Amino acid sequence: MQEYGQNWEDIESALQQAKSKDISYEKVLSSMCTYPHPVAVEAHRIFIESNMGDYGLFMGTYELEKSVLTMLGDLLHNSHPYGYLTTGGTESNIQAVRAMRNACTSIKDPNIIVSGSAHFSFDKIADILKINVRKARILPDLVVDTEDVLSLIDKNTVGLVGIAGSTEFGQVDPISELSKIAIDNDLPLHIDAAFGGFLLPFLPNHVPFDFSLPGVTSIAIDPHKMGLSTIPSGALLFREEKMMELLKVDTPYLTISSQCTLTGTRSGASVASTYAVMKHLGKEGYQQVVNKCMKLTNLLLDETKNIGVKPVIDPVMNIVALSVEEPKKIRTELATQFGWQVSVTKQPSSIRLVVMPHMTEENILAFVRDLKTVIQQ
Ligand code: 0PR
Repeated sequence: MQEYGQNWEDIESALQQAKSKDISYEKVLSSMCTYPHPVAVEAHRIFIESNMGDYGLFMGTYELEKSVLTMLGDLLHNSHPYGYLTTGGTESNIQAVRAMRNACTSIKDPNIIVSGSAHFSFDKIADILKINVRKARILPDLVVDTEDVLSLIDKNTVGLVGIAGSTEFGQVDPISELSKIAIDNDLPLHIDAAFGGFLLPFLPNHVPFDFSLPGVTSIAIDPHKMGLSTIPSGALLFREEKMMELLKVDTPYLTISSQCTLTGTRSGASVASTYAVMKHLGKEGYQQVVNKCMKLTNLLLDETKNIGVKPVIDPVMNIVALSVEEPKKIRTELATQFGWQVSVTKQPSSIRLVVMPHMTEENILAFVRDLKTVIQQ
């Protein structure tokens, strides 16, 4: 750090220079994040100093958080959810599994059974919480094999996890079946809907994945993905207060006597931005966002079919995995020749495209033209 402070103009120019090296979202097909809604940005700005880690000082923000939880509960069929706004899916998943583990302190070598399509946050969970994360087999349509889930349950199992919108393929596990297994085996069931939570409720004829299923005990849903809020905005919802209380830690010198959250200091700006965008869009607004993404997804599918490229599965949501030869090479060529950012999947190997709200029809058509060029080279 230099000895004396710089003036704003110099700092701003350094910031602009750094910003010019960042990729803007227009050609990004690899991200689950997007431009936050302007209303979210403005709310974030207004509440920039708010700290939910000591919400006794910020009771107004605390009330906004309660409203957000009520709105999320309504979206996920729970009129009285317990929970809080997290930094994202990783924190929500850590906390859900921590609660499962804390509910069974007598089990010395606990395990959880997760869908084989689970996000890598569950590898972090295994490491941090010292819990065995057993990954259940995935069927050819990339949903978890519930027979395998059943066979992996033993006396040390403390919970189950299903995915409603897998990171790589956007697939949804058979959550109703997992719900039955959870009830039959008296186990909690956490649903990772970090991506799918703001999308599935707006798809016609979607399968049930939320608190409408009696076995579901907690859900992760991320406003900073399809919710169009600012980063960091995640949410963790519990069906029962007693599950959330398993996370309680005494905080003697704060304005509040205990915390169930993972972080101490916590952004009230994220709370305000999520509140603002959810109020501003309403269900109708999110419906339009999802309609747009799905329309562009279908356009992408039609256009890629025209150039002889097929999807790995029929997409359930706005994530398309395309079977191509040498996906890694295609990814590199798309980036170096045309500036497109796509990602690759492991098993099955493919290029993966997330059609977020920043995509346009024009850009989808341009992408497919460039993909054709790269494939024919
Ligand atoms: N659960 C699911 C199903 C997810 O897809 C993700 C993230 C998480 C949990 C973890 O969420 P946080 O990253 O908010 O903790 N999925 C994306 C991924 O890891 C996140 C992402 C977003 C990646 C933007 C790249 C990117 O540009 O692939």
